[in-house]
Amino acid sequence: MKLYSSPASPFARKCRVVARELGIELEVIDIDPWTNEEFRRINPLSKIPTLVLDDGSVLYDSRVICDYLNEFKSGHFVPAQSMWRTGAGRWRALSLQAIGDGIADAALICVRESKLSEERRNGDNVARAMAAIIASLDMLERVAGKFAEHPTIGEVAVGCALGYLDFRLSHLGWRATRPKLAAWYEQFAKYPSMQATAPANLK
Ligand SMILES: N[C@@H](CCC(=O)N[C@@H](CS)C(=O)NCC(=O)O)C(=O)O
Repeated sequence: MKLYSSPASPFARKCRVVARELGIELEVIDIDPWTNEEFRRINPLSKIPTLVLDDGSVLYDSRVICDYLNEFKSGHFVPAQSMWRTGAGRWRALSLQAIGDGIADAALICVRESKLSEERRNGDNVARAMAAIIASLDMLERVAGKFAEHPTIGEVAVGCALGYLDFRLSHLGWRATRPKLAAWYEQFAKYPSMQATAPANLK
């Protein structure tokens, strides 16, 4: 299987973490979806991550790809519906994933806007994205004590989003008022799969 990826992408990182945890070997191909027009032939949206299976079929979007990888190895990252009542259930995991992905989406908006000249920058977009990040982090601080002991796709998405904040928006200092989330992330970031996929050495 080939994963079109980029070293800093929090979405591609989710797939790489899940694949490593499940012992799935991926051929990772780094591309820049903003400049590689050829890539649109593989994914018309020109977004990474994109997974190409050995039979040539293509899967788009980190949620679909992680779901596929999880099923491929009968993993525990996307719990079955019947586990809902345990509190480590499917809807909790998928909603947590939505929050993690939402933080990453909002952070990408802030990063993209920050690269624009002042005349082209849309302050309202940045303010709205920042409000989503702050409110989501505050919400995560309230639930961090209930994160699953064995990470689901929800915890993976949150971990990858926090890693992206550290990498691109470190001035936010998100840990200062969120000690429970910070303590959880400190442990989660030590997973070998997180260490192996950290964007820390990039510019
Ligand atoms: N919902 C998508 C988001 C993927 C995404 O936004 N990827 C970014 C890179 S981190 C991208 O490919 N951007 C190119 C573009 O928006 O044209 C997912 O979970 O895979």
